[in-house]
Amino acid sequence: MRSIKIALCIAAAGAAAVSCGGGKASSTGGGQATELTALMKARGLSEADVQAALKTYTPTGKADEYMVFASGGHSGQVIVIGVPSMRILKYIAVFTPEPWQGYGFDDQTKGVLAGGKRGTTDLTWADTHHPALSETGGDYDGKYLFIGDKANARIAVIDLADFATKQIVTTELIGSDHGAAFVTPDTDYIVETTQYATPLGGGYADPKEYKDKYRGAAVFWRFDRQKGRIDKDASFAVEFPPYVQDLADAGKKVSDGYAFFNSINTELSYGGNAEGNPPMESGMSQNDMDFMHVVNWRKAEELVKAGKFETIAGMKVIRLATAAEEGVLAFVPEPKSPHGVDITPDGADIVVGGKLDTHATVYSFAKIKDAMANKTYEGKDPYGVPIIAFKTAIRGQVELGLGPLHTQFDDKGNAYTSLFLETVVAKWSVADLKLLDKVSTHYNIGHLVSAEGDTVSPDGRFLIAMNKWALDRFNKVGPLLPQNFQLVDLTTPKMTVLYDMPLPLGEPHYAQMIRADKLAPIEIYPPGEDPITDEISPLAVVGGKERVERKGANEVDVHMTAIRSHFTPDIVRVKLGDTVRLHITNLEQAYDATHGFALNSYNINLSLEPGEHADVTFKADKAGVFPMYCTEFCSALHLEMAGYLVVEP
Ligand code: RUQ
Ligand code: CUA
Repeated sequence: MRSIKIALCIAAAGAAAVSCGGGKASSTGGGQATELTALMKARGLSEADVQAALKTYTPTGKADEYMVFASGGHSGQVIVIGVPSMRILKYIAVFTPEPWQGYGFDDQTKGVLAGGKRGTTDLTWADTHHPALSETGGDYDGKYLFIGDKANARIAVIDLADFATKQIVTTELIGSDHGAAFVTPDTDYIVETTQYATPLGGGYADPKEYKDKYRGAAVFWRFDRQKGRIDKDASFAVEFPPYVQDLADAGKKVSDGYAFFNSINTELSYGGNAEGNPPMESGMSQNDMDFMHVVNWRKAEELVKAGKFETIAGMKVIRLATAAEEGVLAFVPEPKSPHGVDITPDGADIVVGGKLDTHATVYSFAKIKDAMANKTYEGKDPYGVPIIAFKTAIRGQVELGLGPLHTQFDDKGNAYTSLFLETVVAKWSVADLKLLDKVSTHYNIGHLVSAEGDTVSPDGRFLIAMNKWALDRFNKVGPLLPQNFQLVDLTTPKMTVLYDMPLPLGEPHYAQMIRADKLAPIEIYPPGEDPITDEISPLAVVGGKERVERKGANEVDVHMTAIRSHFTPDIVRVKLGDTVRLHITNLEQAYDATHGFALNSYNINLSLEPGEHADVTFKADKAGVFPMYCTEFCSALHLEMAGYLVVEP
């Protein structure tokens, strides 16, 4: 109990309620300690539990020190979580319509979703994998967040001024991604790499033509910081063989200008287990070695400027032969079903896991760079890409345990690698390649994230193990279980698990953890702002100028305002068959004074945050009277914030 009392001393500093000298407890202090003991006993808590509680408990009114942006997996969203409390702070709608935020309901956000359209089908979900915070000089700058959709090869841009999705881009060049999103150290480019190869630009080729007709690619999406948007025209891609590229990471500091991609299919297996071929999972695991792809993207940029590209599906593509000849692309062997590729904070080493390995392999960037400069190659792959010998490129290997995947770093020269099969986090020293500690996770850890753990200056402190299985961790909720985020303390000599947080919304893969004081979100929009253009909308409505305008035979523009606690106009009269364009400005300038706008039967719900302007267009194809009302409890007279859409037959 002694250390608990000491902890209480710290927690109750100033209250002078507890004896802190190690001598006899004062009468009040003794009383509290007894109460605490009784409470621990009643709840079955150990001393370690209480210590964990003291490290994570965040009292009412107190904010968290770190914020985590976790992929929302299948939900197509991003989940914002406070650390150490592990409280969920927001779901950011990204690839999936989300009614509370009015996302995918107003014309503005419908336009954002349409940016990611492939062909004619509306995509209403995503398999979000890897979020990436924008960086300046290799460090998080707190301005933007990007995330990739594996299923549909899309990248989204989220502005952290208002935590809202501003842009979605896709290219028909590729058919899926996985190495996405990863940023170069100054966010010049957002990297998106193919997972499953398809013919470049889409189109048909029989899987039997896999070797010749199927390809991967790394897309370098140019980010225009001034505009806060991806510039599609200034983006380019580098063609890859169909090796099933996997994770990606951009070099930093000494390795700035390069990007690294692991891959898993030198066998060129393409399935066909009912056609006499091995199934993919064994077909792709035959060879001992696959290839890490090393791309000199600065050189690639120059080639594009020099016109050495072909345009495929609107994307400038450096073809494989050009990339190989010009020294843009080289391969380095990677052992045993590689997964994960993570650059050390100083940019000097590249760490690659192996799903069927017991080691993490640590490559030296300096050795790779030398080999590329001097053309010290051991041969070429069937596509003519030069190969650097494994022995030439590695600095060493570190024996960690079963199934190393992903690696994060701290401020003390340590690395933390997730071991999927062994279901632990392994801590090891980057300098000596020595295993230092392990902590069990429950169960089957995939990615992990430490505080600013993939930047040039990681903080250490906290780590979250992102576990795939939850089994006996929580109350039972049927056969589909949540994922389990386990908060791990990195400040103690041995790593300790502090907290289990269920995450019941898809399988998040990766996350980013940033110091909360690096973020400076706005509180309100300037009056009439369109959050997607970041400008005052030309259609913004000011108080007193509300009106209904009929244009031509069957088009109606409704210029409406919202303010506590009414819409003006609150009766909108249109005719059956009219195309109705609602232009609504929230006139509020008070923090958190959000109004919703719901319209019965027309599948419309908007969120109008203070100052925000939104437009929504629909066809009045049902005659009748349709209640419209505010869906945010904004005032005492919120229920009265309502009206009617009258559609005359
Ligand atoms: S990859 S753990 Cu995107 Cu490892 Cu999922
Ligand atoms: Cu506005 Cu409720």
